[in-house]
Amino acid sequence: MDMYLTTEDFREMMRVMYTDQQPYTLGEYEGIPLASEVCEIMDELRSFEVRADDCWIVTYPKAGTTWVQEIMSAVMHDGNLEEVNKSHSMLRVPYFEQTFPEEVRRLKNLPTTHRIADEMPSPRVIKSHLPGQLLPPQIWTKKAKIVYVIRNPKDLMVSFFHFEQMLNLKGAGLSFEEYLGYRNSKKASYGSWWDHYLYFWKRRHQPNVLVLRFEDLKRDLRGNVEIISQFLGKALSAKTLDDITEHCSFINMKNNPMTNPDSLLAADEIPGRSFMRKGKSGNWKTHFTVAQNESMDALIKEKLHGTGLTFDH
Ligand code: PPS
Repeated sequence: MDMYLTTEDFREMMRVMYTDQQPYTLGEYEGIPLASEVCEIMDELRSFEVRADDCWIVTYPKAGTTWVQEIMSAVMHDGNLEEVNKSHSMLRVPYFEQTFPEEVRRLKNLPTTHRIADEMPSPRVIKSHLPGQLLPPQIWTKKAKIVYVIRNPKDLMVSFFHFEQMLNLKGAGLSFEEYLGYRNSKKASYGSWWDHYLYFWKRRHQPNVLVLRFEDLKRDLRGNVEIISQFLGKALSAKTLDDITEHCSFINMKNNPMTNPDSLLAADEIPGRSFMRKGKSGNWKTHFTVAQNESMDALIKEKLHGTGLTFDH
């Protein structure tokens, strides 16, 4: 696939952004805190030309996006993993609202990511973290397929905390306690996780929406690969489903430079850190104090009460 963005471009932009301490600032669009550069293009993003055969992976960050986008991409390639492995997952699956500060893009004369998506052949798999109400309205009128992933918010906190430290984002430099305060508020980037989750949870029975849970993928990856392929309208053989399952195991995705985001994020230059950190359910138990756990349980109860959305462990 002919892409404007190469691995080297991506790495270089990440280095400029993070290593050279480009300021990361949050703006606000319709009450949702988003990176300032994203706010600037939100009107354009809202009028993005959606195609009926687009497949969207939508999540609150750190809920299992990279994992499920890789499954979706492999499924949409009919399980042709040789083809899949020819380009990096983050280039195959454009991150809809991702943009880089203009001075960084000017380095390479690059368009914003949604303009790259415009040029991609169908069927496209597109990633977004935007809350449902900010996605292009054409998604709903054209009934493009949306896979949405929910993860226990306690594990989400831990995963996001480490990620923001690693890439020197907004939450870097905060203690875990401070981070919980920030990420559990409406001031957090992408807004509150509960509003984000509930938008899709309430629409989970719509035919073009599939809501999955990180914990279920951990319990039964093969079963979820099959659910995803059926939802995307692909009748794949048992062998192909097995191969995709194998391709998407944590260890294989971590070891594969075409699926591990470290190579693009230049995170492999940061000693001891990796995007593919633990890949577990329940890792929060080694991070939360008893008091933090109690207050998180109270928040979950308050925000999700009466919605039918609960978390086991
Ligand atoms: S992002 O930045 O929003 O795209 O992050 P996202 O991909 O949603 O979440 C990253 C976490 O998902 C874990 N991950 C996996 N777990 C299990 N199996 C596979 N194959 C897999 N791929 C990614 C990744 O390790 C992050 O979780 P933590 O808990 O930090 O390890």
